[in-house]
Amino acid sequence: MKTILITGAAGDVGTYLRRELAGKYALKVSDLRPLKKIDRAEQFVRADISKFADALRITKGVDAVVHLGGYSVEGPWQDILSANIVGCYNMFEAARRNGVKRILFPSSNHATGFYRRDRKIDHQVYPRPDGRYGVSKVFGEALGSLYAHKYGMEVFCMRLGNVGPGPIDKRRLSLWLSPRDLAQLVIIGLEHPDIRLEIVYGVSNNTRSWYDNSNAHRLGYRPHDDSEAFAAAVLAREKPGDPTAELYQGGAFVVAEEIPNPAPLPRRSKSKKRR
Ligand code: 15L
Repeated sequence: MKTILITGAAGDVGTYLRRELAGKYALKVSDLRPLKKIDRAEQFVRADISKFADALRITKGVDAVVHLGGYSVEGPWQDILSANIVGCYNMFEAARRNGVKRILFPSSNHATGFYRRDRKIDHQVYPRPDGRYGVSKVFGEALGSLYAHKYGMEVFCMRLGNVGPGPIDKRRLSLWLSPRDLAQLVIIGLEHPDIRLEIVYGVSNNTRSWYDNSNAHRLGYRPHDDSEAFAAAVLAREKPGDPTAELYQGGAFVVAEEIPNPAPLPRRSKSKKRR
């Protein structure tokens, strides 16, 4: 059985994934925070990945890394810098030094959040991050590209939507990812024999998807779930949001601010198709 390191194991995505992968892999799970529940088959290693020595310690002796650790929403630059820029670099470099070839990097829909909702995008579009968090995800993808092409590592970047038992609002109808579809995608990332650098969208088979996920399909991804089953209930409780946020795929992340913004985004009319 392969040993897989999952960083950020205490987070929501980590918790869903551990449940789905239990019994299929030997799981070494790590986080800065203690885990609420540790399965008897899991090995927990506490680590602060912004410290290189910790990253080196936890990547020893594993077959692959699913690097979920880091700051998972828009936030203060110092936090994003240490968790997602320094931490991500430490993980790639530590994996390389320990001879771990394969890394799964959960990028985010916020790497491309400044694409408008009237546009369908594929894995080849130029990134348009919608905040500093989105920038950190583009950085992770770029680092993956460097380590794939320079050091021959195998890097699978998943631009994740929102993982959970169901879509929580209208925006998430377009980017929901069910836990079992997440697991299917991760298993492709871990097992596919021919990965150098791949970028895929981590979304279910949603009728309202903003993504052309043909690259994931090419690699064998056949998602089971479609958010449409929840659409009527979700739309019935939806409240009108910020009109600028509603124009873009990134939603509220697009207008979220951690610093004073001297030049707020222009409120473009919905009819104008500017890309
Ligand atoms: C993300 O990248 C976040 O990690 C997650 O917490 C959600 O906010 C998700 O995007 C989203 O866009 O819904």
